Amino acid sequence: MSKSSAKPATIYLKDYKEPDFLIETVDLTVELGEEETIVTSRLAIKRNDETATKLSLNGEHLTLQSVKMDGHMLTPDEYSVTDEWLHLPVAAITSEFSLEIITRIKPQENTALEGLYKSSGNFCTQCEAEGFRRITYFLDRPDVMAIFTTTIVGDGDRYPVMLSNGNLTLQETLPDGRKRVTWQDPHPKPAYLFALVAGDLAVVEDKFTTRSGRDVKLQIFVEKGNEDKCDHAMTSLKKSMKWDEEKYGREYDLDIFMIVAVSDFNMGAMENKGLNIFNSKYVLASPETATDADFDGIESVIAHEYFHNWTGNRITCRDWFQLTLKEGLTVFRDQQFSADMNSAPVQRISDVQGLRAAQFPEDAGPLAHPIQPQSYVEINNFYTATVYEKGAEVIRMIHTILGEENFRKGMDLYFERHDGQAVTTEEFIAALEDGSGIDLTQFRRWYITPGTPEITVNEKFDAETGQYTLTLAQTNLKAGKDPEPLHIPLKLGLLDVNGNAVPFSDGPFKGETEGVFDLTKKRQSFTFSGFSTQPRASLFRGFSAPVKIRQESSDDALAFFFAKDEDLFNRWDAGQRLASNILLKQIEDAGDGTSLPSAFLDAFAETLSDKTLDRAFTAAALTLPGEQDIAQKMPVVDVDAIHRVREGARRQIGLTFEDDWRRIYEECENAPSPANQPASSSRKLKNTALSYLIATGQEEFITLADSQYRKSKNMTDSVAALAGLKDINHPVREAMFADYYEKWQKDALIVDKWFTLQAMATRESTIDDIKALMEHPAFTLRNPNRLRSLIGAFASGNPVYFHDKSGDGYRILSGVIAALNKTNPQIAARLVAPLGQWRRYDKDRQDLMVTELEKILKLPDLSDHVYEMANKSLHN
Ligand code: B3K
Ligand code: ZN
Repeated sequence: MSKSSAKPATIYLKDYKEPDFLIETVDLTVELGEEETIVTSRLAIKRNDETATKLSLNGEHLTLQSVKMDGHMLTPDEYSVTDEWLHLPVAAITSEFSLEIITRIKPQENTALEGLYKSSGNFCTQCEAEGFRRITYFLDRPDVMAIFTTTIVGDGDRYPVMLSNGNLTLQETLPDGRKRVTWQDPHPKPAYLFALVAGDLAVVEDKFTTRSGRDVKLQIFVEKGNEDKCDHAMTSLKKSMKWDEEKYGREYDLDIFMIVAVSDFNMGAMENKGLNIFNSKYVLASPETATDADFDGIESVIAHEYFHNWTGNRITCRDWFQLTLKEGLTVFRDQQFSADMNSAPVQRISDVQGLRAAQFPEDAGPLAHPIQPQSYVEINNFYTATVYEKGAEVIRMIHTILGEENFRKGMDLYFERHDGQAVTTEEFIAALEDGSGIDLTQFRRWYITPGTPEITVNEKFDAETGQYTLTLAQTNLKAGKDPEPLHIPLKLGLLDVNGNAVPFSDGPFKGETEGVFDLTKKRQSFTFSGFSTQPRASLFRGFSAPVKIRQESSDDALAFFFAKDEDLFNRWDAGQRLASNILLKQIEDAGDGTSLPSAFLDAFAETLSDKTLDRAFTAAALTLPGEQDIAQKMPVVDVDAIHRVREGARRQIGLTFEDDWRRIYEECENAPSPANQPASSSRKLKNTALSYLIATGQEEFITLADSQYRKSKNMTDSVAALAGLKDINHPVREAMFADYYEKWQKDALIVDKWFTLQAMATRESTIDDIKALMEHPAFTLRNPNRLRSLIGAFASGNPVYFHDKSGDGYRILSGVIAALNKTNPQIAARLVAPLGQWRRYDKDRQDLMVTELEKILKLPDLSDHVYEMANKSLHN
C-alpha cells in the first residue's frame, strides 16, 4: 500500500549496497491463535559495515510488542517505528549483538496472501518476494542468509500438522494442552524461503533414494479427501529428483521434502526450502478430475520448484534485480525436463506458444523491460513473462552457443563456485564463461536489452558460381536509438528442392546438415557454396533465438517447409506463418476466411495424412494460429475481423476435410496411441478433429460432442466437448454446462474450468453472461484461482468481447481491479496489463481503455502495485 499520497519510491539496481548488518541465526516462535498470532524472533546479528550506527529492519502490518537488545528491554524512545521500518541505534563499537522482538499479527485478516495467512482454515505462508516482513521485523533482503530454527505453538486439535523448513527436532504437548513443534533448517537461507504451515491436513508419503544412497522422505499434504489425487505429483517429484541427478549432477540435501497444497494462492507454487507450498491446481489430479494439460502443468511446476533447490535456494539472488538468475534458469531447466519426459518437439512448440502469447506483447508494449530490470516500484510486478520465459530463452541461447558439454562444464563451475551464496547474473555468466572457455562478452547485452529483436532476411543465389548468400539484419525498436547488436545464435539447415537436407560443403559445419552460426553484427552475410539450384534455408531451427523473423516468403515456400522440414518446430512454425499470411490477406480483402489457397490446403492435407507424426504434433500443426497471434501481426488490431476470418477458415477446413476428421476421430477414439506416444496425444488429435467437425455447423457433430461428454470418463474429453459447444446457442450446450456444474460443484478446480469456458465464449450474450457469472454464488474475488478463471480468462483470452466496442469489457476489468486494489494488490496489479495494450487498437477503443486506466489511477488508497502498472501502461 502506498504509505501517503506521495508518489511511491522507485528502487534502482545502481543503488545496490551491501547490508550494514548480517543476521547469522534466527530463532522464531510462532504462537498461533484465532484472534492474533504472536511471533517472538531472536536474532543473532553481526556488523557488516563498520561505520553503521543504525539498524533498520523491514516490517509491515505488524504490531510491535517489545524489543530487547542483548537482553535489555528497550523503551519506546530508544527505537523508532514507521509503517515500513523499525530503526534501532547501534553503538559504533558493537560488532555482534542479539535482538528479541515480539510482534502480533492477524493472519485470519490477511487477504493479500503474503506473509502468514489462512487458507481454508489452515495457516500457511508466502514470503517471496517481501512477505517475511509481514511476519516479523527483519532484514528482508535475499543477500541476508541466516540459519532458521522455528517453533510453532498452537491448538493441536485444530492444527495437528505443524510444518516449517528443515528437520523436525522436537514435538510435545505443553502443560496448557497446546502442541509445540520445532524445526531446524541447517542451510542458511534468505527470509523469502521461510515457510510455515499448520492445519488439519492429510499426508501422502513416499521415499526417494538419492544416487549416493541417502533415503529422502517425500510427503505431500492436502486437504482431507484429496489423498487419491496426489499420485501424479508424487511421480513427477521422483522423476525430477532423478533427472536433476542425471542431467546436472545435483542431489537433494535434506532428509525430508514436503509439499503442501493450498487453495488460496497468488501464484503457481513456491520453492521454500524443504517445504514447497503449492497452489492446489498444481498438485491435485486424477484423470476424472484433471485434463491432460493439467497433468503437464503439474509435472512442470513440481519440477520447477524442486529444481529451485539448487538454482534459487542453495545459490540465491543477491537482490531482486537478479530475479532471472533463478527464474530464467529454472524455467529453462523445467523445460528441458519436460522435453525429456515427453515429446521434445511438442514441448518446444508449447514453450514458444507461451512465449509468443504472453512475452512478445509485453516486450512490445509499455511494460517492456529487460530480463534484468534496472528499476522497479514494486518487485512483485516483475514476476513477468519476460523475467521467466524470455529469461529461459536467454539461458537456452547460452546452451545453444556453448553446446551441451560446455554448458554442463559451466554449470558445474557455477554450482561449485557459488554454492551457499547470493549472487548476480554477472557472476552466473562469468562461471559459464570460465567453465566453458567461451567468451560471452557481447552476449551479456541480452540481460539489459528490452524488446524482441526483428531479423530481416535476404537471400541471393548465383547460379554461375553455385554460391548461396544469406544476409541477416537485426533491429530492435525498443532498444533505443541505434542499439549495439546482440549475439544471436542461428541454428540453420539447408534443404534442396525436394526437401532433402544438404550438407554444408565448407566452413565450420562442413559435412553436417545443421549448424549453429553466430549472428553478432547488425548486418551479416553467410555464404555457402556448391549448389546447382538455389537451396532453401530453414532458419532459427527449434526457435534458436527469441526473435521475430521478417522475411518475404511466398505461400509456396512456407507450404514447402510446412510439409518437409525435418526440424519439427520449424515445420509447425511454417504452417502457422502460412496460415497467418492467408488470414491476414483475407482480412485485408474483407473476406470471410473461406477461400483458402490450394498451397495451404495441399500442405494441410499432407500433414493430415502423415501417420508417422506424433499425434500431438499433428494436432498442433493442424490448429490455426490463435486470434492473439494474428493480432500481433496487424498494425491496428481488428478483433472482429480476425475472429470472422479465423472462424470462417475453421469452418472451411472442417468441411473440406470432413471425411478425414471423421476418420481421425474414430482412429484416435478406438485405436490406442502408437507405442512411443502417450494416450494424451490421441486425445489431443481426436479433440482437434471434434472441434473442426463442430465448426462445420452440422447438427450431427453437436450430437457427437454430446455423446462424447456423456461417455467421457476423463476430464480432457469432457472439457473438449464443452469447449466445442461453448460458442453456440443450442439446448445441448445449455444442458451440458448445467450438468457439469451440478456434477462437479464441490470441486473448486473443476468449477474454475466451468467459469473459464464461459469467460472465453463468443456469443452475443457473452458480456451479460460474464456479469451474471460474477453474481454467481460460487464466484468470489477472494480466491485467486476463481478470479483468474473468470476475469483473467475473459480479459486475456476473449479478445472479441473484452474489446467489445461498448467498452463494457474494459469496465468489468477496471471494476475488479478497483475492488481488489486494497484486498489483494498483487493480483489487482496483474490484471492491468490487458488495458496497457491500448495503443494497438482503433481510436474509439483506445479512448475507452485510457478512460479506465485513468479511473484506476484516481482510486483512493491506490496500492503501489497497481499504481506502477497503470501509470506505466498509460505513460510509457
Ligand atoms: N518463486 C515463486 C514466485 C514467487 C512470486 C512472488 N510474487 C515461484 C516460482 O517461480 O517458482
Ligand atoms: Zn521459479
